[in-house]
Amino acid sequence: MKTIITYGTFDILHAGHINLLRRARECGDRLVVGLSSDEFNQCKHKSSLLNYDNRKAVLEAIRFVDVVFPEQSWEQKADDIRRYHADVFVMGHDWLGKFDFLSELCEVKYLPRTPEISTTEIRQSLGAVVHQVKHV
Ligand code: C2G
Repeated sequence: MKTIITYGTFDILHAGHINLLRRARECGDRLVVGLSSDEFNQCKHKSSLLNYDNRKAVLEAIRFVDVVFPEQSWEQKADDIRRYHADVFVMGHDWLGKFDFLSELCEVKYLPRTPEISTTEIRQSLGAVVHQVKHV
């Protein structure tokens, strides 16, 4: 059983997230996902539209995902890799090199991001629609 581990906020789940999760899952037999808590998102200077429980419910419904656990700090990854016996740590290319230090514990892979889609862009388009509606 080859276990893959990845992390993220996964707010307003979109095709970019799905592509990352599918390709991560294809690297092994089981995918465990560290989902950023609402408090940890503040440490990342991010606020998500959907709270942790909502994002968790959506992620657990994705067939590529086997386990979802809370990500509450930057420092927990080494312990998580040991706890889940992870063989491969996967992140999108926007994190290139940031987690190379984990290669002492398991294989570290950075996968290309899906271009032209992001939660930030979706939120901006939603904001524009709301603005238009308000000013009709
Ligand atoms: N992603 C992608 N293509 C996109 C958007 C996102 O491949 N168009 C990938 C990111 O590279 C990341 C994953 O989807 O690997 C989740 O992205 P975010 O929810 O934005 O996660 P982030 O806030 O970067 O959190 O400790 C690590 C952090 O928790 C990562």
